[in-house]
Amino acid sequence: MPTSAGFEEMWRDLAPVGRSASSGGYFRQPWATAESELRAWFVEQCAARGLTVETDGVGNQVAWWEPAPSVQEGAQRSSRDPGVLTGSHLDSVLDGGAYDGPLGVVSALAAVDVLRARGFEPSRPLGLGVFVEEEGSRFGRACLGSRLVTGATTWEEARELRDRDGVLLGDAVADAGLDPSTGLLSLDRVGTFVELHVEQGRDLVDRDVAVGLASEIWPHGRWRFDFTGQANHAGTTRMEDRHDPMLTYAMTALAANKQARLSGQRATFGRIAVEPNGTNAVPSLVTAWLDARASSDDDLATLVEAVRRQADDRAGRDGTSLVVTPESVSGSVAFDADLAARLASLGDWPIIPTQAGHDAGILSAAGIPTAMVFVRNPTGVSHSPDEHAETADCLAGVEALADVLEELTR
Ligand code: HGY
Ligand code: MN
Ligand code: MN
Repeated sequence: MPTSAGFEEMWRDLAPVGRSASSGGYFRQPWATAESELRAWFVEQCAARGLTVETDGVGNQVAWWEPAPSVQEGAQRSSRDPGVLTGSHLDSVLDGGAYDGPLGVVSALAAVDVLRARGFEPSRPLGLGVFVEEEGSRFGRACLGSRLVTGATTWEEARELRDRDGVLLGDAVADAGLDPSTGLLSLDRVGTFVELHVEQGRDLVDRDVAVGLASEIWPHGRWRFDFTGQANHAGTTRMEDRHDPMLTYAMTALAANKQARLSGQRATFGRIAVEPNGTNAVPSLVTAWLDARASSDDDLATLVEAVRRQADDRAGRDGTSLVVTPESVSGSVAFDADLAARLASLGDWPIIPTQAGHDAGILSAAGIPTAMVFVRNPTGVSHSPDEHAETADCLAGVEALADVLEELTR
């Protein structure tokens, strides 16, 4: 099947799954209906290509295109030679875009079609993979599926995580019909990992190019700020008598924004929970999550400490108290520079940094030589229903991924 027809057909398959009728954004939270539907779709697509999917105990998936023995021998390879894995994730943030994640999975399937249409046979195993809960949108730990597979997070720790409704991860996984005791994906066969992803920024569009490779991922993380105050009447309590955690939070959000802007880093409070969340009462508790990202590990530590210190100072003035808890922290990732240069030379593609986290960062941090292929995002907008990539650029990404996979498995 020609690339465009195959790609566009797969893209049409996914379009309605987990899509909000009101915003047009996607709610594909892990171990829930929409994402389970997408994982079943991936099994069908692989089967249609003669590939059998292994699904591990938490829902991570991989299907291997095994080399023909004659091709393996011809290339003086053995069945023990490491393979190449490509793929991404199918889950989304809340009200997310269509491309963040699924583009890498659909492009992996379409790249297999392209390689077969070229008459190419890999001499190494070529794997297609899907990692679960990359966004950490339900249980708060980013790249949870790939962290479990690399051991960066243990199941004993992960299964105690709770979602916003208090559901334990262990129960959510069981309710999705999965059994963690059956084990996790093994990366023993993975010599190289390649993830194609829509760019979440404007570097490629500003360079007027459709494809790029990644040089690094900025260190980043999520910190939970619990501001505790004193519940009281909104009318009868004089302003000077209040211990209002909403005020401490508000001043902290302003301080974080200023701190990041002045230092060229990133700080976002995008999620907040207020108790008791009443209209005519000073709240007792405000919980807010800081997403902070910086160009180095030291800068990230400095940024978070500066925000925490200012929050503490403000709490002292408001008569409130503050507890800060790190929930999901990812150190800086420098992708294998030689691999990036070798692959970039295939298409004279630029090599650019990203401030977005990816499963590729987790596998790279685990010591697996890893590369990312970026596809132009015309507006740079992501984690939004407005996230978009032109079909022509997506097809250019598929061809680029096919070139990369051919180079790595010839
Ligand atoms: O949040 C991130 O950086 C990524 O998109 N999961
Ligand atoms: Mn994302
Ligand atoms: Mn992503």
